[in-house]
Amino acid sequence: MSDYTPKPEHKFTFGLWTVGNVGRDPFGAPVRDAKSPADLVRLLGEVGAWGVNFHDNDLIPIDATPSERDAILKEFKKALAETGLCVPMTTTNLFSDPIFKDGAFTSNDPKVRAYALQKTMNAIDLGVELGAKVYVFWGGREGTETDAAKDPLTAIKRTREAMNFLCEYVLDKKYDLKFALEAKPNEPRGDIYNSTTGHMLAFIETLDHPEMVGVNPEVAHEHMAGLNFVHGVAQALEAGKLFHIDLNDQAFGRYDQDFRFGAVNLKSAFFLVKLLEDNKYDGSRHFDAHAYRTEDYEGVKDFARGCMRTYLILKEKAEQWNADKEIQAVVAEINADDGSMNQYFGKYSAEKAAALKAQSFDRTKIASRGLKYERLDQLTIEVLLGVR
Ligand code: GLT
Ligand code: MN
Ligand code: MN
Repeated sequence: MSDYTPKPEHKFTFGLWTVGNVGRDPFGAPVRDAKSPADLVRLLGEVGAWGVNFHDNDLIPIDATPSERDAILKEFKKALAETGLCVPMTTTNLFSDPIFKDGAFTSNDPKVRAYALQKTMNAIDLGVELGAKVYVFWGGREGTETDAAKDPLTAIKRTREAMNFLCEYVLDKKYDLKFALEAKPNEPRGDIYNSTTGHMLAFIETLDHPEMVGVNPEVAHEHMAGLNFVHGVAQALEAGKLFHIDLNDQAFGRYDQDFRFGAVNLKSAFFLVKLLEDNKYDGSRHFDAHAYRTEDYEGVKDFARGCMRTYLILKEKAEQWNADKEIQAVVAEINADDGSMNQYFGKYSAEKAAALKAQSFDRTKIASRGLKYERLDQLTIEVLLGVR
């Protein structure tokens, strides 16, 4: 059997808010005592994670005094040094405090928008101080329950203005930092703007510094929207925009479940890992998930270990799939190309267009070919079920 021990080169990360999740939900109180950020780092060190990510207020409470802040930071840095964990990504909490009840960058209140910029600049400084190279923006409150409340065009323009301002801030400070925008269709707002990774990719191209901005797709969020996550991630990868990824799992049509990676849909998790590994994605594999509310901290460790172990097992399965002779024979057959159409592809020319219009196609013959996808899918399932 293979070794599924997580190693630094796997770049497995967790947020303080993930393993630190105390199990509060809209219907019930916390079920686990809160642990300090330093203790959460130690827990992550124990299970073998590579890095830890955080929101400004996961680490420093919003009302901390300067001396409280210094003491927390000192403890946190000590735990990082003890465990060897790094901080690859940080982000801003622009959703918990009541001031953000109607959004941050899209709020109708200019004081809220200005405060959100100020809070983000301070949080960027903190992240950079701890070594972060990626900065995530998840605008959980940037939306509406009623579209009477906000003009959607204004909301887009306000978001653009905020992102442009913050890109300039990073350039001005000469920080080595990229932004990764995370979409979600709804929850906690009735509807959230820029609701999918595809929306985000289009929005990024309208910014002043699109080269500084990519995406942070999350499995659960695209599944909430009923979308194929693998396709969304592929689009981001192909565009050179996959700066970060939030791995977890989610049943379609449910609330944001943030389950352990691979807990629900193994087949789609497999194709995701295969996509990332085949294309040599070299960013963090961040698990934005949390343990079931039934668990104590031993269960939280089971959860964290399970995320990484499942990823590594699926990585091995992807290698097996790529090396399987029968599978590869089907892949070769369905991609067969005798080169006879090459003359019609590639760059347009009037001659090419004319020649293509004159070509005759035997539609019935072409359509009569069976594509063997049933067999290929069954072989895939058998790799996953461990019988090949
Ligand atoms: C929050 C959200 C996540 C985001 C985090 C970053 S916070 O837990 O549900 O999807 O990635 O802001
Ligand atoms: Mn989520
Ligand atoms: Mn997320």
